[in-house]
Amino acid sequence: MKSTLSAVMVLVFTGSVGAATVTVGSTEVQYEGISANEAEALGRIASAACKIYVEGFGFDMPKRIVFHVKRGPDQKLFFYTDCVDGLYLSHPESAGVIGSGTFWGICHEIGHIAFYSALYDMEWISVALGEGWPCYSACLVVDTICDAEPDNLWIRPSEYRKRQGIARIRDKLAAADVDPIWRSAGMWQQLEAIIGRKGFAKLFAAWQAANIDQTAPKAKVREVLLALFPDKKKALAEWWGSVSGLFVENIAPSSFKAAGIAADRLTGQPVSLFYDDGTCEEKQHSTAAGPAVRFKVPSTGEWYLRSVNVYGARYGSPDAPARSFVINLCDRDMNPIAAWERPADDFPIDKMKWTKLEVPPTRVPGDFWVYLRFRSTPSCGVNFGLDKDAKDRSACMGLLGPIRHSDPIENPTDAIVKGEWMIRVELDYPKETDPTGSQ
Ligand SMILES: [Ca+2]
Ligand SMILES: [Zn+2]
Repeated sequence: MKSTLSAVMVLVFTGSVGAATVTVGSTEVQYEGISANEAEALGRIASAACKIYVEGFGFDMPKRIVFHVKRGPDQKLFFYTDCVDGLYLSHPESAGVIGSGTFWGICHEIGHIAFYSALYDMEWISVALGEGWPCYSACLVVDTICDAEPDNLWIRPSEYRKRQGIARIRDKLAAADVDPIWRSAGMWQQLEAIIGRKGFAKLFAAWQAANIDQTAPKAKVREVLLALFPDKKKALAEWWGSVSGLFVENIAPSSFKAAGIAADRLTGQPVSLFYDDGTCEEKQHSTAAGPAVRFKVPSTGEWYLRSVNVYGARYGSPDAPARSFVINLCDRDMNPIAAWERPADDFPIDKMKWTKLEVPPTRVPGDFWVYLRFRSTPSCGVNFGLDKDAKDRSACMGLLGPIRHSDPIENPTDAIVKGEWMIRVELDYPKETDPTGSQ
């Protein structure tokens, strides 16, 4: 087989049978339940896709991608990315992992990484926009890989083109009932005709730099787009007119209003709420979305959030300025009640440990989310702990606004996060009340 990428096999036995690692180009595949050849093939596609996002689109991609693959009888099909440099694929045993769907899936997930490398303050981005772009880009990347590396694939290129290439967008748009995500993919394809393939990285970076107000984003998003390509104003204004309704999410604040209280009016003996067992089995990092945990107050009465405890550590050079992160307090529908911006330096360097992040005492509703949104990059950011022994019930990757993910409490089997984030909260109550007693 002719290959532009050399594979370095490193078998690392990590205790569980069959767990191994193979590095192909810029991708390290950590796999379980698939063959070394399959792992290598997955790594080859991921590396080829990364290269196209750099050379074809002009994105600043991670130097190394870590691709976690697990296949087995107990695995449910899901594929997600931390949007920094990690891909997570779990696959049921009944189907082969090497197929056109996985090929497209890799190009799609790496498309998310490309997108969020440029635009990471993205709560205003609708699902249609955020998913539509990597749907569009993945189709293009599939076709480009078919052209550039026809010998590097695991089935015939013609199969891919037909099912997963740019022709797929046309087919999806021809359907009687077009899915909004594919409608969005078609709109991104139209934009490519106006600003060119390398215009996207510039546009996303300009949107990021514009500090868009998440509660009223529309006018600014349009203004930045038109100012960036002044000679294309007319075409862009027309294009934006046709897409803005689909692309922008308005984040409405929670109807539960943020209310504070003087700390000395509280008992000073807060109650800790947590689900994890105290031991961390896996660390992760993220950008754009982030780890969220849903809590319920111990009893009726007035409860105030005092601190958020996170098991984590800062990674990257101590001298490199890591981006700040946000602690969000949200109601049960993930609508924001309060948010606090914090420096990444709140976390210790390298060694994972519990870090207590105190917040101004803030009233919580009976059922609430704490959601940490990091802005980590491949070279600098915060790792947070996952307790994999815990049952799925309260953790997810969060996003502000109407639940855009499956609620892990209502639908525990749909939970993407397999375990509990190691995030705890402390709540306190006013001295004159006794919500823990019989009221
Ligand atoms: Ca554990
Ligand atoms: Zn996606």
